[in-house]
Amino acid sequence: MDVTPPAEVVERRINARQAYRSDLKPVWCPGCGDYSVLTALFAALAELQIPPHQIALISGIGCSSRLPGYAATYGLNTIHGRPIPVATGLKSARPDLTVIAMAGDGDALSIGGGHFPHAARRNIGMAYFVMDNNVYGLTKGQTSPTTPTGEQTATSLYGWPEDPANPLGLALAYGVSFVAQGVAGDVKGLARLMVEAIQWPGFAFIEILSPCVTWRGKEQYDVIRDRARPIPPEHDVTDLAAAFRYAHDPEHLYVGVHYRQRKPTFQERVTALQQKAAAKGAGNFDRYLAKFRA
Ligand SMILES: Cc1ncc(C[n+]2csc(CCOP(=O)(O)OP(=O)(O)O)c2C)c(N)n1
Ligand code: SF4
Repeated sequence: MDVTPPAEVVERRINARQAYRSDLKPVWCPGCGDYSVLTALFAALAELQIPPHQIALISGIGCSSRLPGYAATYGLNTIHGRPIPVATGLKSARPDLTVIAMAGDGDALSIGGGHFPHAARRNIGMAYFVMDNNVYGLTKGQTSPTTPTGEQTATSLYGWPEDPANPLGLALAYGVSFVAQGVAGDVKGLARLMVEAIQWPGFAFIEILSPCVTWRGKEQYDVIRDRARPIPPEHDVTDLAAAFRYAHDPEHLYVGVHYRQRKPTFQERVTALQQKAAAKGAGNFDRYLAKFRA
């Protein structure tokens, strides 16, 4: 079935950011950082002029994971912790689509944490945006893997005794080929990073600091603003050791691209293997299977 809308419809839609907006009105709390993430995403898609019907936004469960519902693209609000496997399956079956996976910090690093290294080593051609508010927003403010030590939350009334996970450091350790940090308070800057991540041939991760005003208070914006710094322009984005240092800086949150290193994507490797198989006379899958069965 051809689901491509007529050319004039596509053109009209991509002429404006509005093209990407669905009829659903966001139900995020007033002031939630996720509004800015949505605005930045629409700006990035409009900049790239990707027709809405060629985009799939795949999320898990959480406040942040509501985002695909607010976009007039294809999308799936999947299961808590599972955007990566669903997006991986979709991208493998439809490499022509622009696939963007997204999650909250709880979704991405608690229940879904086991999927992150595998998407990295496969270098699946998709962007992965994690909206990090250091808390489980949807379920009323429990601690998450990125909750800072000592923080008072709904489940740590006397302060949180654990060290937080470092999403950028994890991404670098897992071998993610594009690693960046953005902030919800800087929509233009975030949109620029998204443009780069969406175009990146491979798995592109952005940790987006997106405050939860309800469970962390408006002060979370101030904390981020005080600690955020642009990553120095002289930073060599292919220098992994330097990227680790910026990711683990005890004082500052460095905004921008931390690491970028081209490596073959999953799809490129599969194509190369298919060519190798074809050269060996196994161009047809049935014949290939028959060889094993014989
Ligand atoms: C399998 C499963 N376990 C737990 C839940 C309950 N649950 C829903 S959202 C959520 C956490 C949301 O936090 P996060 O992923 O950080 O996203 P946020 O709401 O902060 O954007 C949890 C624990 C669930 N829906 N499914
Ligand atoms: S609870 Fe927090 S994360 Fe959820 S919509 Fe409200 S401000 Fe945003």
